[in-house]
Amino acid sequence: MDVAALADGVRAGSRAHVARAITLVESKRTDHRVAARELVSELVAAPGSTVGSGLRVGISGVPGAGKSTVIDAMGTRLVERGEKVAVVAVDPSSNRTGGSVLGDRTRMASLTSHENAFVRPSPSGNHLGGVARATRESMLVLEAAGFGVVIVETVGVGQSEVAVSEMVDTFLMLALPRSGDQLQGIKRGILELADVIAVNKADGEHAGEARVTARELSGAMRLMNPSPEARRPPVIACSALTGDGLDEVWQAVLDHRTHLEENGSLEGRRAQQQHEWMWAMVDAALRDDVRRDEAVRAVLAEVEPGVRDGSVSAVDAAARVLEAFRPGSTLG
Ligand SMILES: Nc1nc2c(ncn2[C@@H]2O[C@H](COP(=O)(O)OP(=O)(O)OP(=O)(O)O)[C@@H](O)[C@H]2O)c(=O)[nH]1
Ligand SMILES: [Mg+2]
Repeated sequence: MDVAALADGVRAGSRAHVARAITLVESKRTDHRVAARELVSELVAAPGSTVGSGLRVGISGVPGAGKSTVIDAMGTRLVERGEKVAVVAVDPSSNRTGGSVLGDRTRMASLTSHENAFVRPSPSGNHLGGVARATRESMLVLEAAGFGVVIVETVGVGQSEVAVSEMVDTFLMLALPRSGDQLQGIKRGILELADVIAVNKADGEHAGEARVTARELSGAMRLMNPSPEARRPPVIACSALTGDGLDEVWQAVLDHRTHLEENGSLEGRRAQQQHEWMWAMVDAALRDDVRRDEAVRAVLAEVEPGVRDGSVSAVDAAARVLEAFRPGSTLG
């Protein structure tokens, strides 16, 4: 594998090289992992590297909220203004059906066919950590290739949203016009991650409802964060179908970025993300080591059934697993 040539191709913006580089960072093969690490280091450290100079935007929302349609419509506006836009995804369940991989490309038909856009379906795998790692490294490849906007779509279910919020500057949450229930089951934890909220499908018979929902969500954000100096995420009604409100949503994303730059928190946010990412990788590697260890496996075969049926306590089992992995070590 000629990593230097691959890096040159990526920096030159060659689509074939970008695609090959992403396939490399998605691979789980040990020799590929080594080459991928070399590639990413080379791209990040190169003089004049464009890695980190772009806008990193995450987008979430319940299944069917219109994430892909919004990205397609908003992204198309951006590429038509000359921006280079890349779309990646974190969907640790996509391997279950294989359907959403195909679905994402067809749902982003307009953007996919544009020369200034690059749409990459979620890497396969049902392990969130592995999928998130591949997506993070893909983002770096895309930034090195000159994509000034990288959008990460996530499935609207808990953990993957947290993972995406840890790799982007601005987190855009899509809500739907309300149908009764308070906050339509949007979890408070997810609302707390949001930097911008858009109520999508504000068209046709739902237009009025969408405006009511936007007002209610605004109110909810004020209640959650009553401090007068707090920055509360703007809530904007939009329609991916008609395009109404999409420019306002994008402007809110840009405003958030300006806010981060002006108060100096962009660098802090990214520094913290890097630090957490480092520990996430160390944790994951150690966990894999423990689980692969021969002595540990022997102990696990003995104690796991007992832990499940209650005849062995979790703490005793954990102590024995640790002892098998590293004799003399004690539970923290
Ligand atoms: N009326 C209306 N329909 C929309 C709008 N945006 C998306 N839709 C429709 O809603 C459905 C779901 O849209 P997607 O963009 O696939 O939603 P998603 O959030 O990406 O869904 P998953 O990726 O499956 O979680 C599709 O049938 C879209 O055509 C909108 O602004 N107005
Ligand atoms: Mg989608």
